[in-house]
Amino acid sequence: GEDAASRTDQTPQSEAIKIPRSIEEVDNGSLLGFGDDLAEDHPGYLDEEYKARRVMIGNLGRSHKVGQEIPRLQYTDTEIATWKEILDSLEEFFPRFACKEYLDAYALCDFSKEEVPQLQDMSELLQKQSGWSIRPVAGLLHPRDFLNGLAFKTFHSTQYMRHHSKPMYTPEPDVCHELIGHVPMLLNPQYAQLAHEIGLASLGASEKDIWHLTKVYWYTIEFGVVMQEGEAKAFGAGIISSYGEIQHQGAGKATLQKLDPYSKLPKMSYKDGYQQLYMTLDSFEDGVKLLRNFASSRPKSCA
Ligand code: NLE
Ligand code: FE2
Repeated sequence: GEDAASRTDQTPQSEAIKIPRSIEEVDNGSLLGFGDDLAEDHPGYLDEEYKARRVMIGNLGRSHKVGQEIPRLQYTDTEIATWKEILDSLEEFFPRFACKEYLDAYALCDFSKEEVPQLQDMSELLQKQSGWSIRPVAGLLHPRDFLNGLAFKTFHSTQYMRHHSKPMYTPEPDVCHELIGHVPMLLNPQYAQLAHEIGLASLGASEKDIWHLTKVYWYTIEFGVVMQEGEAKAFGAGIISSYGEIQHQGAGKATLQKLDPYSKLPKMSYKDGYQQLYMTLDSFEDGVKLLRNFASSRPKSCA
């Protein structure tokens, strides 16, 4: 399809909004939250060792430059145990609750349980299979930078592990969420295309449109479900990477609503635990078409 550079040329110029021409021009240091500054209610708040490690790993992300290898981390035994516990638990639920595309992509990743996969190796796998790259980041990026990254087929990923005391759910991204939730699906051309379309629409978008696009991203890439044989199956990374949330979604008690990117979307809830509302796609084909039409209508509408 269309590449990021050609879309940039069609986007109305604005003095206030910086439109990156390449991934180098996308800032990976503007954190919106999380990162290594833990809040009082974070399960690692009193764990000095954990906090020091988050700072160390965050600094690796902050000093990374595009084109460099992502530093390899030697994960601790505690971190590896958390990774294994999450994978073991999720594998029980994937066959029932994850969409077909995820099951195939997960098999392709062939994750080890003896060690936490390295972002560099996953980035190389993605580059080979779908042309995407991973760029390390210290925490949750500002939405404009995060979405702009998608336009250049770059996925910003955290590298730290969630706290071992709460493996089944964390409100923040961590390396398990990136590796289990996002990497396999980015090997799927249609999900990758969904993410790319949202990214393209974000180039030069107004502040207001960035927040709307963030919600579109949230209700698809993070918490989307797709109808398969009459059932809502998970593909959103936030469902897939949490063995608490995947059971909650699979139990079918949350509200389902068909995604309409043109309508005003409900407020996202980051911090109140499992989602009470999931947006559905009829199929991936349908979702890609819907978002492509929507995305290509955006630059004009925000002129
Ligand atoms: N709740 C997810 C998990 O526990 O893996 C992370 C969501 C990040 C947006
Ligand atoms: Fe995510």
